[in-house]
Amino acid sequence: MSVENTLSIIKPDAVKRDLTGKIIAMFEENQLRIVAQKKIWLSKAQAGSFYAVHKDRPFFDELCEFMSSGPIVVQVLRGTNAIEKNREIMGATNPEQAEAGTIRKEFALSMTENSAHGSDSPETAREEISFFFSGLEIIQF
Ligand code: IDP
Ligand code: MG
Repeated sequence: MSVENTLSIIKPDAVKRDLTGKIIAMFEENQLRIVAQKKIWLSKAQAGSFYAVHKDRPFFDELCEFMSSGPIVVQVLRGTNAIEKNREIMGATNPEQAEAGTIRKEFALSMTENSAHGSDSPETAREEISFFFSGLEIIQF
């Protein structure tokens, strides 16, 4: 168990429905602290660049359309086992398979519009954090 940073995104479907505060509270209640945060609106090309790993998947175009359909909140969460803990709090990708009390079970609209993103490994956390934030923008303590 080590203290980690992970990238979290509150996706357009959730920002649009004013669920930002409720979702942030779920992280804070689970000992994940926000050490960087901003609200931005990605272009479709920028969304494609963030999700480049999925570029050959059938849902890629729909995913990029959705992720550029409105503002998102990008944030760095820090805490013990933050990467895995964030994914537990989010729940399964498919909201129908997500556990009760998770972000996706409570708030997601569909498999694509599933309210939250979280890095899935230490390597992707590092890459995804540096996609959105410079070192200066991340609280170090
Ligand atoms: P994750 O967000 O749980 O890590 P990934 O497999 O990395 O899931 O997929 C990235 C995002 O692409 C998902 O969060 C979801 O928004 C979308 N997505 C994944 N699989 C599908 C699918 O089968 N149909 C539609 N959208 C999907
Ligand atoms: Mg993923």
